[in-house]
Amino acid sequence: MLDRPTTLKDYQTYIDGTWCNAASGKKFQTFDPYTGEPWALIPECDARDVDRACEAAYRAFDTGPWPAMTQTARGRLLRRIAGLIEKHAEHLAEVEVRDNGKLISEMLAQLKYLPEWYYYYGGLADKIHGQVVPVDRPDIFGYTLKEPVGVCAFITPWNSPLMLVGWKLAPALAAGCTAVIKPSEFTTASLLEFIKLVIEPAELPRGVVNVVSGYGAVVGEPLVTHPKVAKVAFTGGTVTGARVNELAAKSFKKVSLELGGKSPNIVFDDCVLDDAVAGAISGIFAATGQTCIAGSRLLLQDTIHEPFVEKLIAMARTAKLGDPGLVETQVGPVTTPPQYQKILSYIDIAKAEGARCVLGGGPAPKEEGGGKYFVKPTIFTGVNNRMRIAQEEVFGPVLSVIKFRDEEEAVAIANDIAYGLGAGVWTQSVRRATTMARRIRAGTVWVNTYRAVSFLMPFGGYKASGIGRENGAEAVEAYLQTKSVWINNAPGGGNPFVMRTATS
Ligand code: TXE
Repeated sequence: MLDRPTTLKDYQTYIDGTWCNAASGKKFQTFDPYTGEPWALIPECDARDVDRACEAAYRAFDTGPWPAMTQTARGRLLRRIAGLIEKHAEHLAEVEVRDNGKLISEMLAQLKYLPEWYYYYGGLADKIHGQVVPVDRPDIFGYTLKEPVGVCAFITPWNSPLMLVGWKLAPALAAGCTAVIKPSEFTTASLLEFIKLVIEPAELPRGVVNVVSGYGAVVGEPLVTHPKVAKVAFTGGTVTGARVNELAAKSFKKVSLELGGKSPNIVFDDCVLDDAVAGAISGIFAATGQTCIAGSRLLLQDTIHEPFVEKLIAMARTAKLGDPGLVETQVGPVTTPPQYQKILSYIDIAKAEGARCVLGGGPAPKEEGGGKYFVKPTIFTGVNNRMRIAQEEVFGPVLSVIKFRDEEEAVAIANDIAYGLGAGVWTQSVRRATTMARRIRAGTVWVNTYRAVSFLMPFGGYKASGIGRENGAEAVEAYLQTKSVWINNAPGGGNPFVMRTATS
């Protein structure tokens, strides 16, 4: 059972190695989505705090102990961070549940897995290096250096706060960058606890990690446009991502974006039916559907449509709604009031479009285990892929079931979408699995599983689902730039008015 003290916890933010209030002196309340009550106060930063944080991060990047540290020492520091997360995983998970209302079982699993990111990139830190290049001139010794890009701005959402910070912070620190993090205004507390319990005791040099808490545009836009920021890594919605991309482009910042999705979960009639039913459930009702990789379009082969839907409804009906702080709860509240309204409005849209609601279809009242921000697990059948309920991201427990005839039609429907984040394929045929994996335009394809992630596996989107990849060895490249060094070992110079090529 989650401890829910009734007195408001009062947080400060963390800039330049110091706990402080916002320049405005203002604070805003953060809410527990389960009780609907405020539980903590968060500093309301603005452009002044952003400026202070970016200047501090730049100083830490440019001078002092951080740039002087060997890559091996940086790796050791990252591993120390990992060990401290292990020590505090339970507390951090509980704070996340208090702030975003996701299940304790889900948040604890994330926090217990999170150290792996810091161990992995800690191990990678001293394997980052350039190359000697055999330049096509005998007197030149040529080589490349891999250098950190500089100050990184991280803008993160409310659904998996510390995990999504980790996907950015661990490779950035391994590369030698410094960071200014703007968490979602709905879920700031776990990041501030992470600073207190992990970053401070790990003894990172002052200014290497900074936090600017506050509202989206007020803090996010000055951060993205700040002249000392070299790189922006953002996870959030497509509309905000487009704005961030546009602002960052004006000053040529490097950008990576992890945006939304409308992922197809495709079930063929040669699947193991019970596995696929469980996979469909985990794709849409886990995390109350508030996940970028939600399998929100269930594509069912027409030959198994009826028995599959029957089993699906039977299993979804048993989902236990309730307090996200209890381990037995399976579906918790929606995290934010705007998100709750958005989900309900999409249910209305689907009904108006003529989709058939076969389960749920509205708020879940207290008598059914729900409460203020609960939505019933909802299934629509008879969905046409051109309907808005099939094309737009709902980010809630709402599933659209779409029929298909054969492989060709499944591919066509799967790819007929602006997004390309994930996809599921359920089949026992190796030929079909590999063909589908090749033909689906998405950053991840799961076969006979769904919603699996790892620090080792690249993650990111095709099309409107984003730019760049997080996780895996290639993620560190997003925080590096290459410098080419030419050393001439020959006397004299040739014609100074002609470019030095192999032939001049
Ligand atoms: O996200 P926003 P919201 C999708 C999902 C959801 C929709 C809106 O469909 O319904 O986005 O959710 C900061 N400049 N995802 O409004 O706005 C904001 O403070 C700079 C998918 O909560 O994208 C927060 O820190 N920053 C997703 C972060 O952007 C700005 C997870 C994300 O918020 C800003 C969340 C601005 N102008 C929502 N405006 C995923 N990919 O997992 C806001 N922000």
